[in-house]
Amino acid sequence: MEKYENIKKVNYEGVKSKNPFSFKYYDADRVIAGKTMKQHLKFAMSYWHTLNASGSDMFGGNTMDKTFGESGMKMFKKKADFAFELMQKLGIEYYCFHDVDIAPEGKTLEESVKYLEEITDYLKEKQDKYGIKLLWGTANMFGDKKFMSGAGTSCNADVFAVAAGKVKAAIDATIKLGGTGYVFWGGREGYDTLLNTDMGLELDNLAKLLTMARDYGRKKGFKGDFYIEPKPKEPTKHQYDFDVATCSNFLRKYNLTQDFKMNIEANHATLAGHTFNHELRTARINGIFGSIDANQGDLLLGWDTDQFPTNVYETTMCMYEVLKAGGFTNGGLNFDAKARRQSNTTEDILLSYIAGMDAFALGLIKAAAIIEDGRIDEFVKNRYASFDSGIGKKITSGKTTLEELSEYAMKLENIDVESGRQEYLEQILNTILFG
Ligand code: XLS
Ligand code: CA
Ligand code: CA
Repeated sequence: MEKYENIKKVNYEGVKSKNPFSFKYYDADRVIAGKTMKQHLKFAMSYWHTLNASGSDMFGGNTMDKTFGESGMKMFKKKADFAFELMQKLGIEYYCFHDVDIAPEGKTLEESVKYLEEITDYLKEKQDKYGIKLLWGTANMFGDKKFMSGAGTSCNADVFAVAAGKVKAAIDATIKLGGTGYVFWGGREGYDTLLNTDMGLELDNLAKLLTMARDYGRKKGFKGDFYIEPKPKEPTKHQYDFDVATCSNFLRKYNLTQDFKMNIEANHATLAGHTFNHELRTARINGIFGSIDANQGDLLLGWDTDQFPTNVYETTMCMYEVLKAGGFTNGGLNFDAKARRQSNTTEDILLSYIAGMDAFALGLIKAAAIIEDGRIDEFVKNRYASFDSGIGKKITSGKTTLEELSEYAMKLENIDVESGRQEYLEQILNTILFG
């Protein structure tokens, strides 16, 4: 990677600008629906993709060099130097990491924890200097060989203990850096065949790990949110945190709904056969909307491509849900996204973030416009108008019985159900997006 000295500050220049290193829509201090864009969007940089992912795939090696000509702790400090310069140049105020993204891994947990302590001192200084904050931290419990059968769901108790130790250290690091979230993405928490799996025990154990993490975090004064990040498959065939509805059921079963919310990733939603919108709505109506991993997949490929989000239909409907949920509290928009293997220069990293930030800025503008326009919300309200009075009101307020409804229904004939008017609504959306 080139030296960060060569990177210039990226400013808002508007849609007419042809300067690739400028924002066309993201105008940080512009007020939309009562808050600045910066307050609404709470952009975060993902450490793993930005500082570590180097373009390798199953068929070939790296296309980018992110070692900064160093190794060990020196390299990680150089990565931090670059990360903070990059965030400042882009006007990104938050970041997210796994333990192993920011520091070398030791041979033992003890050694790893020492490295983590050293690097978090360094990161803390940088945060103060640049005014940048930690959105959330997490522990990588899927990369190392010992996690081949999971971490909290491993068949091996020693692996479970190491996982617990890693979670403790990553929570300590998150608290030390003032993070407002702690994520559990169930890396290999799932199975490939039920022939070798005790599903009940694995789920009970996973809940024990999350419960201990919650208890430890709260004891240490962590006031932020714990998150589960749903994903249906990859790396295992069946991941236990399949989607928001599955996770919601898990949280209820194990009494964790008070402390855990969802970190929803767009690409994971589509892998689950849902729209991003569906996952966000499911979280919202269950009171567990928390944070977002902003990216997109490729529907023709069908795996977790973690692309930078540029689809404005998607970002618009995402921001519509965020606005309806009352905005972010502890969460934000983390770009869990990487530049393509062929986009392999430092400039591409900047251009990718600019594209993603602009797509979300435009999505915010359009989502606010949909709400301001009111036709779609009004349509939905009217569609259910039969529940506002009479028998409908009795149903929603729980003041009727099967007998009463049966009696009422006996006399009904020729019921006209309201048209769904999908095409009309999609046309409204188009006029708001492109009009
Ligand atoms: C992988 C996940 C992962 C989590 C954090 O698919 O998206 O990167 O966000 O562990
Ligand atoms: Ca993610
Ligand atoms: Ca992903």
